[in-house]
Amino acid sequence: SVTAEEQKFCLKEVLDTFKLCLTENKEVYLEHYVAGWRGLVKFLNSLGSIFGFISKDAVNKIQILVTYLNGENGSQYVTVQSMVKYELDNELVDITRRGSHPESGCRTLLRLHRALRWLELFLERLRTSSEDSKTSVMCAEAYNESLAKHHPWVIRKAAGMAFCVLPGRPAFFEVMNVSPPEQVVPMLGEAIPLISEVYQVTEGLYAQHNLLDLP
Ligand code: 1PZ
Repeated sequence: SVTAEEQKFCLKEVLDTFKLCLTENKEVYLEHYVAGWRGLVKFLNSLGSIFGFISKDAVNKIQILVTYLNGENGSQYVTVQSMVKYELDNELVDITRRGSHPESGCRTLLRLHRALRWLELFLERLRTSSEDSKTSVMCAEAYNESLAKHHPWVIRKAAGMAFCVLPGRPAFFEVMNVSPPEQVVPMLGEAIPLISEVYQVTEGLYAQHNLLDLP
């Protein structure tokens, strides 16, 4: 069984995972990418069950990717670059509308990729925020600048309601489990450029192959 300790989020751990994401020639390791998301889901879960509908979707997408990674063609899924090449070469991606490959690695990762942009924007706001800034506002602003344009009204509405019950900045920093807590801001300063680089590399790859609007 999984103990409470193993479930506990720690920002350092996620930071370390994103550090491992890029190969020497700037490819993205899928294994570490999904591990990073696992860590983030842990964090989300420790914020309360109201975020369950969000973490459920993230977990579902992580699971799809892990299944490819551990499947018989796992060696094609080592990096996001090799995944894209493999799935495109073998016509395993629905390009214009959903069809026979509704759960391709490419379209699944694209959803997480878009969410990574939200994360980057949100963490940057958190990093530069003052003591009395509202996490709900920072979260909503980051969402509106990124993920919102990809979500239908009903999801935007649900997300907006979830943001309203986010804990305040001090409690939020506490859940990040960094000690001493004064380390949160410098640690964010270290994490954000890493996350940003992984995002940019993936964005460039998807743009190059015209995959940014996969259904
Ligand atoms: C700290 C507060 C957390 C706020 C998280 C902000 C993101 C809100 C996202 C709301 C997602 C709602 C549930 C499902 C949405 C899906 O429809 C979409 C599209 O997938 P498709 O339907 O095409 O298969 N899924 C996504 O956009 C992926 C969302 C992943 C969100 C992961 C958030 C992780 C938060 C980490 C917290 C540090």
